[in-house]
Amino acid sequence: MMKKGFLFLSIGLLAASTYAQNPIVQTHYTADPAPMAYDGTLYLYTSHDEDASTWFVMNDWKLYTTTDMVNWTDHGAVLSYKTFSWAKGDAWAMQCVERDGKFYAYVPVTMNKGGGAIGVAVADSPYGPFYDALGKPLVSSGKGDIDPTVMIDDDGQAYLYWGNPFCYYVKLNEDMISYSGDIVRVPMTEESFGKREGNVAERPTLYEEGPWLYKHNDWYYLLWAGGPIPEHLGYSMSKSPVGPWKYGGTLMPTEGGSFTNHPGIVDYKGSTYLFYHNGALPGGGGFTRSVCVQKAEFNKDGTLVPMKMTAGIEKGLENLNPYRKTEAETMAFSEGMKAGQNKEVGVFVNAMNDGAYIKVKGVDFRKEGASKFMARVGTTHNGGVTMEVRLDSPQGDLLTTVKVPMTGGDNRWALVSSDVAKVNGVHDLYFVCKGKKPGRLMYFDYWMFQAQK
Ligand code: FUB
Repeated sequence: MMKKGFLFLSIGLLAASTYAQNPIVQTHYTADPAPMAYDGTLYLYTSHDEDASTWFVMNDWKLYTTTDMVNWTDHGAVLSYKTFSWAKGDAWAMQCVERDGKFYAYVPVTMNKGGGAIGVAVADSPYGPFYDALGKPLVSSGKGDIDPTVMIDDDGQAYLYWGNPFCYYVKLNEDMISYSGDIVRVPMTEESFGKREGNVAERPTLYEEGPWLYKHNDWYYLLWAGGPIPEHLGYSMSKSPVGPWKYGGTLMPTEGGSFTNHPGIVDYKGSTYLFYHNGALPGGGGFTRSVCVQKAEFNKDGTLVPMKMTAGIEKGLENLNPYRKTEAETMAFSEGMKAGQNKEVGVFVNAMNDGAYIKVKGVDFRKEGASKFMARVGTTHNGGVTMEVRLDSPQGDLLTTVKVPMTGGDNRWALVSSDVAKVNGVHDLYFVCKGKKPGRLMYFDYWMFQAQK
């Protein structure tokens, strides 16, 4: 990944539609997934590849949440390299952890004076706002200070690992914004990280970057992106958070059209989920990546069951209530949609072409069914734009159609409503935008049904 000029071409073979749920974000390019389970919700922080990038053009970190593992809500950019006055760019892989009701985001950035460093931002809520906790880097070893991962052990001791091509760790103090003891360089041995073929001076093992420290039962796991490029995912195990580590093998072989990969793993509602990234979206590749998720399984001896990239999670953990307001940016999948964000409505969704759709999975109309549909929408076109609401596919049974009024800009919105055809039970819901107009067709903020009396 550090070899400049190396470009793994986007093969574009992985059409998004071949994936039922993966990639889980389609309205932006996202990378470097960092999941955090907190208080019943799964928070997913990601880095963000700007559209059409041909290098790592990455300015901010985004947040997505779910409670059902299939419908994800986009909360927009929650942190930027600009939060750190001493940094000039490169918002690469981060991780956020909670301690005593405060949220600590560990981020790699490039310093104004050049060179990488890891900073820490703190917030009172997982949604931010995050503030630079120190006004200077937390660590700067002088070489390869990227990809921080933090884990708080059961005894309260927190560990920060990071690095490419070396892997370092340090013990964080209870305040989570300082550390004690020396920065330790993890010994890169074949026993710990496998053997890399060829003579690569600084990379004698398979370890490349992207460490993720994780504890499950009485094992500590260090997951990492392995080389040579294009990367795969590998892992190491230990009975101690500081090693010695024992190489566990390949967790996920190279595939997916991105020359990097990056693991994040989390226990949530009784299962373990592996997050990673690939280049599977249209226009996707090594600098336009997309985050995916699938279940991880353990063998009896604690080793992880190796896996290939899959279509993702087919069945949600719970159904969605259509009689409560739901944001348009809560979705299981979409095509032709781009996320927007402004001060009037926060995050919203733009339909970029005729037929662009949003899919929401597992919507429970219950026995009584719905009578009315309401949505906040708008367009800059004078007539000819509609939004259809369909069941179970973009061509499925039509529940209702709303005309989208010309509001003149996404700082101006209209609340529209319409009667609904007979419906009950659980369905996947599709919002399909229609109109033979050039450019952005319409924008969509939220929706809700009214239950039958
Ligand atoms: O996203 C930028 C870099 O690419 C990350 O820091 C690495 O882990 C790789 O995913």
